[in-house]
Amino acid sequence: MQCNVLQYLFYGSLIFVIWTALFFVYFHHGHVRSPLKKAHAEPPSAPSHAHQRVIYAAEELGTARLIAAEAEEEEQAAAPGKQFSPSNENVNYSDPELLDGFLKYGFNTIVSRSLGHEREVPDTRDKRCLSKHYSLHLPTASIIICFHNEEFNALLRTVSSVVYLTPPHLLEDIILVDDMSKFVDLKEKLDYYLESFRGKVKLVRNKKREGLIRAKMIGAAYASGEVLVFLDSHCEVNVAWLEPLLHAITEDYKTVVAPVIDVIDSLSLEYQPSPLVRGAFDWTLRFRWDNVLSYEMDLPEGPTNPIRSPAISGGIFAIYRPYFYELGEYDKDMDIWGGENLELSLRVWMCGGQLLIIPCSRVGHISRKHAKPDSSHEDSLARNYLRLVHVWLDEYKEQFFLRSPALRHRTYGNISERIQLRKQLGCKSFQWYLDTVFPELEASMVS
Ligand SMILES: *[C@@H]1O[C@H](CO)[C@@H](O)[C@H](O)[C@H]1NC(C)=O
Ligand SMILES: *[C@@H]1O[C@H](CO)[C@@H](O)[C@H](O)[C@H]1NC(C)=O
Ligand SMILES: [Mn+2]
Repeated sequence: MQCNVLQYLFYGSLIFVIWTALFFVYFHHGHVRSPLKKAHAEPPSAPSHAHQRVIYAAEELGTARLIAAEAEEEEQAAAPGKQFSPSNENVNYSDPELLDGFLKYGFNTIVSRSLGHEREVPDTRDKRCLSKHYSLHLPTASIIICFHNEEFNALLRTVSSVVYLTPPHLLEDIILVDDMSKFVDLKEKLDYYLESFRGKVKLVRNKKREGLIRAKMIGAAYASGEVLVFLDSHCEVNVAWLEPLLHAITEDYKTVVAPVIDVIDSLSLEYQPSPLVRGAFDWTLRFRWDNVLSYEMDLPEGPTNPIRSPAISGGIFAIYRPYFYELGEYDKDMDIWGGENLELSLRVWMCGGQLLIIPCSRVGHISRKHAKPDSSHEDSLARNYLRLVHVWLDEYKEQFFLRSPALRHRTYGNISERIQLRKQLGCKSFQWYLDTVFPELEASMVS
């Protein structure tokens, strides 16, 4: 008797659970556009966690304390005022799944999984952007996305947002470069899911870890679009994101352009608009975002006008493909990542090009929060910075060494090819760059 009751209870709750799950799947996937999602909807993970927005610092983390990604490529892409936001210090990391996700990927993977492979994000453009029209004869683009141990759903959202929000005639291909990821879901499972994009996506797998810088050069070598667009592997592009970038390049092919980088919060994965800013750096060569000079905003088109930017963040920008090669790609002897964005920025400005941020183009980026970078990466950073300092900073390299005296006698490899490149391109002096592009940096010198 008691046994029967238990049995009824058991089957009753089983049926209840199945119905709940079915309802959840139905409502969650009811509005999808993707053939991909319809074909293989994964069971959504515990929805009750999905909007957990809790509480309390992480004592038990010990040495693995989560910190803002100070030295990560993230800082280059995160928006001002957001990148060191303390909000994550209030997260209740005693949920082991949440903690594990942050340690492995730098963001809330519980929410990421519940969002799945695609979603809609709010249009964050200024209303004046809506009345802009772009030529139908824009150049085609190859989108290059390099990844290393990226979270599966975040990577797929990056790809599918590009596929759905880029006019097909402008999208030549998407090149994914797997820089020796270890995670098993990025192997056959990824191959399988990418097939639904019907040949638009090429996946290149590096045979050894190359680092982000060489991985980008590898991706570029596989591209066949007229413009190269580099994206991080945890982005979601916004409405009409590509057209304004391509348009600016057609006005002058020596223009390297970047969108405004909106913030996707690492805890809630909410998509939030960023203010208009320009890329800058200080004498330690750390990238940061700066307020836009008011005279740029006073122009007739105000907040839709391209913004001259002394530097670009590393991850997200577009460049005319022949110009990328004319300009000497990247310094292939730089390792992993870091400094290459400033090296490219100086090279563009000093050798006859310009860097613009295009306010009507918006791309969201997860501002990841990571455990402290390991010391082997600090070695690559130091080396990268030194290579840039010795090639581009002329007599101003002393300003760098005054802030980083420990680097004064470190080795940095052979830079003769890059010095040769600078001569060959007939580049201007760093003094010219300070006078013309970035006088605020000169003003912050110490003597
Ligand atoms: C954090 O979460 C755990 C389990 O999820 C819970 O037991 C604990 O009470 C929470 N801590 C606080 C301070 O809310
Ligand atoms: C540096 O590289 C150049 C060619 O790239 C070579 O000619 C030169 O000998 C190298 N210098 C040293 C010190 O190895
Ligand atoms: Mn990033």
